[in-house]
Amino acid sequence: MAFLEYAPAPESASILNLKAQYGLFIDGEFVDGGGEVFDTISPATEQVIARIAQADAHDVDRAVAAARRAYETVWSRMSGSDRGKYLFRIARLVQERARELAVAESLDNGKPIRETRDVDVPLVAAWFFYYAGWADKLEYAGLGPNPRALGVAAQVIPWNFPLLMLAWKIAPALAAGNTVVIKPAETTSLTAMLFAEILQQADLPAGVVNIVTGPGSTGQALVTHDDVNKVAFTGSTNVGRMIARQVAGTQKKLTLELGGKAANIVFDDAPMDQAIEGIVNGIFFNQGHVCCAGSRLLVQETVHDEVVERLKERLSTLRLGDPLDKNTDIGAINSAAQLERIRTLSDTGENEGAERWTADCRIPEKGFWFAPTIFTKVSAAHSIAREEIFGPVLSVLTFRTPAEAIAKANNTPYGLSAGIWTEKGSRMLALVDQLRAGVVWANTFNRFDPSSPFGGYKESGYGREGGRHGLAAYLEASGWDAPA
Ligand code: TAP
Repeated sequence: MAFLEYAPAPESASILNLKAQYGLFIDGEFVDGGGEVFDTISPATEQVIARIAQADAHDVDRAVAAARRAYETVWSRMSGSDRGKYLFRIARLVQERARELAVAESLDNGKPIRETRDVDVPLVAAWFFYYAGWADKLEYAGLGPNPRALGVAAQVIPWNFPLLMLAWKIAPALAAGNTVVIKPAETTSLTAMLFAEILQQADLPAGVVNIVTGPGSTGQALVTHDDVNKVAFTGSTNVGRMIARQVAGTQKKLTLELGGKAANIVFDDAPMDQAIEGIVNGIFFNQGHVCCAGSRLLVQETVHDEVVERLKERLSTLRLGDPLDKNTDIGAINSAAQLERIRTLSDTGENEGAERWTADCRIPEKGFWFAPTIFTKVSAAHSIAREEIFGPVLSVLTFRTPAEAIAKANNTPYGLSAGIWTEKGSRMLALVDQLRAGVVWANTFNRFDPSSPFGGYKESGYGREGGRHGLAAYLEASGWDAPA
């Protein structure tokens, strides 16, 4: 079998016990799909890890019917404290199987094991723990006296944080009393299948969570299904826009988490050692496959040369390679298609006159890789300053005054996140008010916590995930105290 040919690092191999093929997860069981099966591959080696069933429209129908049944007969009748117990159980099982989940995620997605082990999987557990606590306290969420579940939630997620996005979607939906049908991204469905095993271990009632794997057309069949009450989508702005049009005029509620082109703003009084690490983390974490990545570095002119020099030095120490090696900093690009997109946009940057610098690292022969890259002499008109690259590519722009920094930072159709590096607390507070971004970090970047709402302004979407705000997306509430 093809997946047996893959030879992961020895310590990792013993942890995984993958099946050769995974079915859809409907009504508490793994079942065959009506469509083809497709291969899920390791982007680091291009070898097949497992085969996954593809759901057709009939399978989506079955999954929605199972979710509806579970909603009507079990989940909407269960007390909040009992729903909370299931969520706690799921959180504990995620912790028990943490190493296995981390290895599977790194294998299937290409991201470094240090990140899946220390960030993705712990946050998945944290999200379930956090929302478990809300399940019996919904009337205290500030959403009105008697908030009610919406019903069946259709959820579609991307490939950059496969398990974490799944947790961001499923945990608040279940805590609020909804049932779920979720579609993972086609290139990263593997850990959703391991998560389905966890749901079985947790004895979650059949049909409360259903997982339909497949391509974009499966997602489309799901979000346009007549019997869903809520659509939650994370992905590209283009697909989000299309879904918004499809959902408009129906009874479905919609939340969208879309793209970003975040400004990471470094003032001349910034704590420089911390700022360099923050810039690197901001754009090279998860190979830059991060919607809130600090992909536009705005540096105050007086410290531009120092910052760029120090960044180049730091990037030269990063190790690119095997995602399963604990010393790896930069893993594989998730797919050939994404690699092509990063290459095309980077070539455009060069052709438009920006200066390209690439870290000198050995690129493995097999797999999809892109070395950390910095563009200087970038102007606001360049494509690399406007378009989301979703890869390990940093565009550096300069500014002279805080007012210019704010104007440049806001000069984008997106508004998901921003970063500020300065010693002045008053400047941080002033900028937070003026930056059109849903999340603003000060002297840090890419920090996530389940109690913190996350989401965008402008073309980065609407609705919030995380915190009590995240519950609002899954409740019919009278809303007198509803968070925006
Ligand atoms: P998309 O192509 O938009 O895909 C996202 C999900 O939607 C995938 O599961 C995809 O399935 C599915 N899909 C594709 N076409 C669809 C359709 N017509 N109807 C319903 N579902 C459809 O984005 P991506 O390439 O996976 O992810 C990258 C983008 O997502 C970036 O722009 C990034 O900024 C954004 N993103 C945003 C956030 C937040 S929190 N704002 C988080 C992560 C990513 P397939 O995979 O099978 O095509």
